Amino acid sequence: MDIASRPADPVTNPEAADAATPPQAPATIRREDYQPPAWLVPETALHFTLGLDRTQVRSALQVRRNPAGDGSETLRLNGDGLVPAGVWIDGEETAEWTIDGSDLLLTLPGDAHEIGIATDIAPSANTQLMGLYASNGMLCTQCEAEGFRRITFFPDRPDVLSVYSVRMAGDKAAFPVLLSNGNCTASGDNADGTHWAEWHDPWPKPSYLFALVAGDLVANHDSFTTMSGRQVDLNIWVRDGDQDRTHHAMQALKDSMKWDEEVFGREYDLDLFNIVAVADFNMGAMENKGLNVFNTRYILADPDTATDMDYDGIEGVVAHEYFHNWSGNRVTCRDWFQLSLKEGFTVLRDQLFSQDMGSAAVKRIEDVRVLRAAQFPEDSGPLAHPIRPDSYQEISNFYTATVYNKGAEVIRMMRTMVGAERFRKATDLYFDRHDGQAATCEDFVKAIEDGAGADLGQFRLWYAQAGTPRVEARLSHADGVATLTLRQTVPPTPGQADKQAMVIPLRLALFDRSTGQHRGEELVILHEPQAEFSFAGFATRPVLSLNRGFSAPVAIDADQSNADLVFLAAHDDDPFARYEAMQQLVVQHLIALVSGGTLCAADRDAGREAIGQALAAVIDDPALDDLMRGELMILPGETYLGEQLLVADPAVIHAEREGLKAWLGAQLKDRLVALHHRASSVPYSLAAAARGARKIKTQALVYLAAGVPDVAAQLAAQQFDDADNMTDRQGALMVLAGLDTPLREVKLAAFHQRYAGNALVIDKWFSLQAGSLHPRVVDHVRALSQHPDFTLSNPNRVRALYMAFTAPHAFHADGGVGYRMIADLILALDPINPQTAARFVASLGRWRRIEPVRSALMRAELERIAAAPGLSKDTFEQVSKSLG
Ligand code: 0A1
Ligand code: ZN
Repeated sequence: MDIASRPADPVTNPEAADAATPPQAPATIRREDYQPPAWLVPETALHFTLGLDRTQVRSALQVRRNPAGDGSETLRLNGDGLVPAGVWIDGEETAEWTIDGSDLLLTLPGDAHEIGIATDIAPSANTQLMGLYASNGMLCTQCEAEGFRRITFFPDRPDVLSVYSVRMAGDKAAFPVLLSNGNCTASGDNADGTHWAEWHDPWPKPSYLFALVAGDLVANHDSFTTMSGRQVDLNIWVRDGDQDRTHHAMQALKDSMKWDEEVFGREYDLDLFNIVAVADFNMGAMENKGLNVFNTRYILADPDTATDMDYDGIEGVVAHEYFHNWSGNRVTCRDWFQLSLKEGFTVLRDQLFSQDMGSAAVKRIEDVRVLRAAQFPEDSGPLAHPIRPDSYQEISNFYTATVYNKGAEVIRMMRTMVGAERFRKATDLYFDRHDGQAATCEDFVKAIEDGAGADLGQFRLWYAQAGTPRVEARLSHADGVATLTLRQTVPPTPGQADKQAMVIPLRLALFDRSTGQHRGEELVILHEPQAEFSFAGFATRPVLSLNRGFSAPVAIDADQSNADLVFLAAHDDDPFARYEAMQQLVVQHLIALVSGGTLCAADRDAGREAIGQALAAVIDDPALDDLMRGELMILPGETYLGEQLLVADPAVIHAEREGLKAWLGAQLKDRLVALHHRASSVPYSLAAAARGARKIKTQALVYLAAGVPDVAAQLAAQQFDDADNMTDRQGALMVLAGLDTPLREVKLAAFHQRYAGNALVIDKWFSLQAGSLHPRVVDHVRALSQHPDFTLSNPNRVRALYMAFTAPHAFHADGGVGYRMIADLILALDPINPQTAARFVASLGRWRRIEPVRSALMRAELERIAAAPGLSKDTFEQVSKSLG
């Protein structure tokens, strides 16, 4: 047995639990080792005596021996940093317990017992924001994945479902509102200024869905009548003064409830649905049963403080958490390896919802852009893992773009192959079959197979194999027949050297160049390493449009000529394919330039001309709506460009991309100024046309800033001064923040002054500077880290400053100063909030794909982190895998 998997010795000294800091090489948990729980907990009663500095917790667990378990007499109750203040078995206090690592072990003679446990916790000292913690004077919980064990000892695993009753008591002035899951069954006042409330949730749930909130909050109240005519009370709880910024979230909630009934046949199952917004939160939001807890940034919006993107984010996240009520809560996960069962499916559901609420085409493009920017690099780096991982050290590290976004793409492929109607039949079967259960990804695939009548045997490889498949496509033409040859390879990833061929569904069309038409879309399914598909009846060589709608999450190498790409960018009737042709045109051009190749000045000019013509056509095309025009104007990002190369030089990529942007900005100056002018006359509203106008306005500025900075600075300053909404104001400030103009300081200061005290907007102020194109970003970030508004204790603020900074340009500054700053951040943040600290490791983990000088500097910073004593499990796992 190696040290990594050796369990700690059991101890009986309670102090040992407190001292149990994570070992330097944490144990690896493996999917294949899953065992059903030895004991079940059908009912749980919790009693809280609330205080910010000290909260007392008393639990009563009805435990039953699991007939499907191993028959063990030992009940293992997980704890994390807890010391039992008292333990009772069937009402009798006992000293017959031991501590194993951080867990509490009890030996039980019978098949059914009541276990009582008292613990004391310190919410104000909880900087990790896991378990029960304090935020701005309120108390709230975060239990997914393993936070419940920081509140009380419990079998803290998702396959132990329990019915919860909660009683809480606390100071009425400090905590006038007391909330938990389910329904409030009783409440009252005490003579000493405290009050109490009892809550009961009738739906059995795993501990990760438990929630409690106590604070001085006000609600936006509304209601929704379900498809069977039940009225549900809806509340969004915020701090006093923020009520008027909750209307968009409330509308999104009601829209989601209706949409889930209509599209998936899912009705809400309690009479109350509460949402609470908190300022200190590690992630976006949490789907606790009947009591969702949200990061304020996904609730609060009004035109003066939130951008159009913020509005979309709120709609999507509110929907996501609501949809979890079925995909996650009613059917939950057997173990954390199955995380994509609830997350991949729920992301797909929220994506489809947002497609239906706004522009489906634009939403699809945005989702693919996110996948390529966040998931593709993950899948090709040292942290690559399948959507159903095989092992982990710290589960918090697996809330990834792979599990979420690739997970959604995998389920979307099943839907594409069986069709929307059969997919709906299959999801009905899934929900019927597994309601009330803790299920597996295999259960999901089997239900889709059975419900849709499909064979998904080989398709299951998508759950097991990591890495983005690469499909090479070559089209030949002879004797009136077009032949498409497809070859797939799946790259090796850590622990998976050899891969099998995947099932890859590709929607395609073949265009007649002279008519600009195609004769219908086809779906081809590639099962083999290589296959040929023939299409008769083409007098001339058609133009290939492949992976339309991004039907498979793969990288395509279609080796298309500029002429074909310009044709598709102008004519393709699939909006994604049109976007893709524009992207590809730029990717091919820039990659040829940066890979140090054979391009001469004439080639560079020809490439720029083709891109310039295509962009001019996009700007001029009267048939395009502005939202789509805005999408087509976005250049491929530097990370995505770097992904195309085995080893990238970020400085060269940045310079060439900026060079192209500058050329386009100068070349198309008059068109872009006219576009900005036209869009500026559209009054503010949330309608698609007005949102589109705002999008192209800032896009125009982005090109002008590169090509004709003086013109851009004036236009941006004007846009900033005239703005009656945050989208315009932020867009203008983003452009100014990247320019060397006196207007930069003036407008940044005006923005800060106007929004002083508004945390979400001040986050934007940090981000805009940290992610700007300004040559002295590193100095700016260093200064901002000392700004009185900066704090390591708020994850939104940390991400605002440092995530924006890890965008390629400044992060990769000569000499490695950017790498050092991020490593310093990780080391400083790790003891405070390890979950958030660990999320920064991936940026350094790309070192193998970066040119040698920078690569060595990145690696050295990872080694410096690895050598630090007392690292958290979270950071240890990410750093050791990144070096491995
Ligand atoms: N289940 C949530 C994500 C989530 C995961 C862990 C958290 O811990 C800090 C918080 C939220 C979702 O998918 O929205
Ligand atoms: Zn989720």
